[in-house]
Amino acid sequence: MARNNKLLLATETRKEKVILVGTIRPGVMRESVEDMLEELANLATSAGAEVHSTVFQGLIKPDPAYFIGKGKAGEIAKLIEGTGVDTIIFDDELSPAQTRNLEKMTNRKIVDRTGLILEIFAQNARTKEAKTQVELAQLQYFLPRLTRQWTHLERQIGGIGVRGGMGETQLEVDRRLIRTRIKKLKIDLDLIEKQRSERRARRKNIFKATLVGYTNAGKSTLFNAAADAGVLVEDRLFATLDSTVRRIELNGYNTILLADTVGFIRKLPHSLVASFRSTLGVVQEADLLIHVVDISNSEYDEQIEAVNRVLKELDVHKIPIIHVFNKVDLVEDQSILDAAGRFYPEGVFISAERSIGIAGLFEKITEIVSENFVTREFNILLTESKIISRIFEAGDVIEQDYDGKYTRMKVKLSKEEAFRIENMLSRG
Ligand SMILES: Nc1nc2c(ncn2[C@@H]2O[C@H](COP(=O)(O)OP(=O)(O)OP(=O)(O)O)[C@@H](O)[C@H]2O)c(=O)[nH]1
Ligand SMILES: [Mg+2]
Repeated sequence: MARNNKLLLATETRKEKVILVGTIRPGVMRESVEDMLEELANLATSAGAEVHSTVFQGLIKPDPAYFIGKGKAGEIAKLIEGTGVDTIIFDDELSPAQTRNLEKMTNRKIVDRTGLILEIFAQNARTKEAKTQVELAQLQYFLPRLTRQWTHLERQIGGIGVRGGMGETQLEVDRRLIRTRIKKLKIDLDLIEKQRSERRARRKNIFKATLVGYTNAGKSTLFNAAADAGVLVEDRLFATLDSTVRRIELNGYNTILLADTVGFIRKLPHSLVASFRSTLGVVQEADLLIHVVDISNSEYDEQIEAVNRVLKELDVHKIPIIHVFNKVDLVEDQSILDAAGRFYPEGVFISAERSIGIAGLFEKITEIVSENFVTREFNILLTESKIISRIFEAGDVIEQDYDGKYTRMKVKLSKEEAFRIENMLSRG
């Protein structure tokens, strides 16, 4: 369904022309609004649109009916007359009523930041999991915004639900269809999540590191450099929507699982974070988060903050985190690197694309792995078969030999598991 009701109607022959609208609120610097709008332009381009122009409006308080006010809305309608602009994109989230009113007034399609991000996610979803997650987020977003232009949804959704009584309007039918579809998607996602958590349980004894970071920071590039993986790398926002996990050897001895995953952005729609629960599971189950930062971006500080906000929403503040400053090859001013180094003493500086600093990063991860994992020797009575199989589950058995009634096992395992097994042995 999401595919058939695309927000942006870019075709191969003609790109959808858009105009961007940003608001300057009291206490907010114009420059930071300009940066946000530049990012919005990036989002629009990533979605396949062509940006015609940008409009700013000072705004003390949003107008409940027209957001920027009826007068300004009229001005914009005049401004775009004869320009071929198809769509007006707002940097802020609009209420369903504001969207409808603005649409009527300007006779153009109205899209807000959330809708635009959802659209890019829909375009980039490849796997069943990502597609299901995006469609769920999109439908939840569209449901209250449904207008009469959305007719005959039932054909697109495909035979779900039957037409209601004669008195029911098309709009009501459509709403009902969407609700039914949402329910179905939630059930699908629960199933996908179950399968995922089974897979997860099987690899719980290997150290897991997950790449997180702002979109376009270079996570996939680093992932490829580290895992020799060939994951899609593109200079567009949200190139990656799925989590990919690879086993990598840090230095012959320490094997870890490294995961690449979806990027974050400022004002990431809450519904997306919620729908991407199963993809973002690799963030929550990590033993270490590797926060990749594009140090060549003048806004990298704000981007770190935005990522931290999403991490907070995911409730992962207890997981250790290291900051990896990427794209150093693009930074000419050494003082920028120095400043970041002072602020993040544990930080590692790399260029994923030029393979600079990767060995140093591996060393750093190795350090953290060895802080978490220990090598222990256990002497166990052969009759303690429960404990023996537990040890095999809990870690890497490096050596095992037998001595009469005993077996000696040398095993590498997490500190936590070592503690548990020691407890089992002292009780036994
Ligand atoms: N100059 C330079 N460019 C880099 C470096 N690392 C990545 N890039 C470029 O940055 C862009 C984004 O890289 P990706 O690896 O796709 O970024 P990502 O963080 O995975 O992005 P999303 O999946 O969209 O969240 C690509 O054009 C890369 O070629 C680097 O070290 N130096
Ligand atoms: Mg990526």
